[in-house]
Amino acid sequence: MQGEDRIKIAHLIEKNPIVQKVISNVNHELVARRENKPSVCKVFLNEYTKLKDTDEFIFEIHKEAKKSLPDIIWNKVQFVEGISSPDVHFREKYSSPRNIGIVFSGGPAPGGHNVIAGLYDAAKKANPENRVFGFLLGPDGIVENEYVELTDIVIDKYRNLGGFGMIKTGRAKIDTKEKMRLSKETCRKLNLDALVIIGGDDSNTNAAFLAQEMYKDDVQIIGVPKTIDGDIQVRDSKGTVLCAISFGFHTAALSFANSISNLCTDCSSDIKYWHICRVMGRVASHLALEVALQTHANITLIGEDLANYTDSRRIEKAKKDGTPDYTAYGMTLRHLSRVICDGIVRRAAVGKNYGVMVIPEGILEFINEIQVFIIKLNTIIAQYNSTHDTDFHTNFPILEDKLEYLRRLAKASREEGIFTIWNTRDDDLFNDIPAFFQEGLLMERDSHGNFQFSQVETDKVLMGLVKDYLNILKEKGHYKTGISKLYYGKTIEKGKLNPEMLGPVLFKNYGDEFLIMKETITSVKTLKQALVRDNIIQESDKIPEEVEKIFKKSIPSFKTQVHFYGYDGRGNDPSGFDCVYAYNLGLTAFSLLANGATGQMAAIKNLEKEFEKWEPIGIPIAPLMHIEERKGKLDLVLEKTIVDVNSPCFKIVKELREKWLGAVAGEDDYRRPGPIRFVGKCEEERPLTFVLNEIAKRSSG
Ligand code: FBP
Repeated sequence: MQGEDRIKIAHLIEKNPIVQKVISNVNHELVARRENKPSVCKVFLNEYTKLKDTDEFIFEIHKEAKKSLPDIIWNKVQFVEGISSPDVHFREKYSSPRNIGIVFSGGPAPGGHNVIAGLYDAAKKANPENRVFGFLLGPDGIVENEYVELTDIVIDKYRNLGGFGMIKTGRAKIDTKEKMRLSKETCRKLNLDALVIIGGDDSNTNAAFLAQEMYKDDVQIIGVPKTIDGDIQVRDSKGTVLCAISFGFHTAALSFANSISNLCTDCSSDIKYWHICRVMGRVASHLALEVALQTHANITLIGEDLANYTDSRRIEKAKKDGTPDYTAYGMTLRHLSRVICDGIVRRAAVGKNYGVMVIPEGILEFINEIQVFIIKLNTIIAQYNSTHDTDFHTNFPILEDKLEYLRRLAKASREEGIFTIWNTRDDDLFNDIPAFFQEGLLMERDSHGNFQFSQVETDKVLMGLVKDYLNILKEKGHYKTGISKLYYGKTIEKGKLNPEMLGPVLFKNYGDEFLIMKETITSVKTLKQALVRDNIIQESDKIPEEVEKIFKKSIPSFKTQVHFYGYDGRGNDPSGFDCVYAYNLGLTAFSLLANGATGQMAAIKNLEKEFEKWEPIGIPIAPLMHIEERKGKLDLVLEKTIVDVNSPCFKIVKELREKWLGAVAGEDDYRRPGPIRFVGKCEEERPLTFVLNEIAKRSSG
C-alpha cells in the first residue's frame, strides 16, 4: 500500500466509529457473556453456608488409600446448607480474612473461569479483605511461586468465557519431595489458608496428596472436577450418583456435535465422502456417546463396547475342543475394521457411498492387542528410566533407535534366556504395524504417566485396515453401489434396450428398489462375459453404452475426509449449563473451605435433574482412589469412570445403531443440535446422556 492510500486506511481505522465497531475485538456476544450473572443454587442465596456431614453415602476404601491418606480417608460427604442467622462465633470464623490460592491443572475445559469467578465472588462477599491468588501455568506456578492476585477487573474480563486464559494451565505433577517442599514454602510465603485445584482425575489425585501433606500445616485443599472427557463421575458403593459429570463436558460435546452435524448435512448434499471424525476423550468414550445422541452420525464407535465384545463362534468352538480360547474375548483391530466395513458396504448397497463416522480418540485402549503393547511399552520405558541417568526418549530420539532397543530386548529373551517383557512375538507383531503408529505407541507419556492418545492418528490406523478390506470385498464382488431401479430403467430405455430383459442378467436382486450388480460382474470383461452368456450381445459386439454406464455406477469408491475434534471444543465459550454449573462449583469450593473442609471435592448433586434440585456438596477424594498402572508401576489414583455399557443411555444408542446407520433407501436420520447456546431453553441445555439415564431411572420407579 502506498502513501496516500495508507493514510486513508489509517484514518478509517482510527477515526471512523463504524469501522472501529466492526473491527473491535469486543463484540455484542462478548459483552453479553461478561455481563451475564449465572443463576445460583438456593443455598447460596443465604448470607452464610455451613456443612452437614452425612453417613448416607458409603465408599469401598482401598487399603493403600487408608495407608497413604490417613488424615483425610474418613472424610464424609458434606451437604452445603444455607444459614441465615448464625451465632457470632460462626460469623467471625466464616468471615475471617483468608488468603486463597487457585490453580488450573490439565487441559482446558469450558467453564473454568466461572469456577474462579464463583470462588472470588463468594470470598469477597464473605469478607472484602479476602484475597484470591491465581497460580500461573498450572501446578508449576505453585512450585515456583508464580501467581497474580485476582481483582474485579481481571475476574470481570473473563466471566462466562471459555479457555483458561486468565491464569493459564499446565500438566505438571507435584510428585517429588522437592516439589512438595517448594509448594509448602509457597503456601507459607503467601500465608495461604486454602488452595483450590481445578482439575481432572490426576489433578484431584494430586489434591488428595497435597491435602494429606499439608494437613498439619492447616492449609486446606479443595478439588474441583474439571475435564471435557467427562470421566470424573462419582457414585457411592450403592450406585447413587454424587457427581454426574465434570464441567466442560457439555460444551465440548455440543461443540463437536454441532460441527459433526454440519458434516452430516454436507455429506448428504455432495454425496461423495465419508467424514471420519476422531473426537477427544483420552480413554473413556463419553464424548463420542453424547455426540452420537446429538447428531445420529451413521457409525459411532464406543471403546467400552468393544472391550465388552465376545466372539460367540470362537467360544462355542473352544467349548467343543475343551480348551479355552482367550482370543474370543475383546475385539481386535482387524475385527473392528470388518465391523466398520460391514456398515460401509451396506450403505453403499442402497446408493449411499457417504456417511459420517465418529471414532473416540481413546478407542485403542479398548483393543486387546494395542492395550498389551501400551502396558508393555510403559513398563519398558519406566524400567529404562529408573536404571539409566538419561531418559529413554533422550537416549533414543528417533524411531529406529527405539526399535533397535526393542529388538535387543527380544534377542536377549530369545538367545540368552533372560526374561524380558518384550519377546520375539511382540517384536514381530510390532514390526507389522505402520511406522507412524509405532512412533505413536512409543511416544513420551505425560507427567502423570498417561498414554497421550491425542497424539496418535487412530483414525489413520483404522482407516488403513478398512480401505484394505474394502478392496478385498470389491475384488470379490461383495462391495457394490446399489443402483436405484428407477434410474436404471430410465437409463436403459434411453438406449432403446429392454430393462426387464437385462435386469436379471445384471443384478442379483432385480425387482428391489436398489439393484446390486451380480458378484461375478467385477470388470468390463466380466460384464461382457455375462451379456454374451445370456445372449444379450454377441462376442463381437460392443457393450451398449448405457449398460456400461450402469456398471460404472455400481463400482463404489470410499473417499474420506478426516477431522479431529478436540482442541476446538475445549476452547469453546461455555454453554449455559457449564456457565451455571462451574459458577456454582466455585461457590461450593468457598463454602467448603470457609467451613474448614480439606481433601474434599466440590460437586453438585442432582446435576442430571432440573436446576431447582441441584445440591452443592463436598465429596471426600481419598475414598475414591484405587490402584492403577502408571509409568510401569502401580500408583494410587482417582478412579476414572468409563462408559457404562449397561446404562440406559448406552443401550438406547445401541438399539438405534441400525436406524442411524441408515442402510436403507431414503433419508438419513441426522439430528441437528445447533450451535452452543448461552441462554434460553432447548433440548440440548444439558447432556442428553444424563437426560436419558434420568428418564429411564424415573420410569423404572
Ligand atoms: P484433562 O483430562 O486434563 O482435562 O485433558 C483432557 C484432554 O483434553 C483429552 O481429551 C486429551 O486426550 C488430552 O487432554 C490432550 O492433551 P494435550 O492438551 O496435552 O494435548
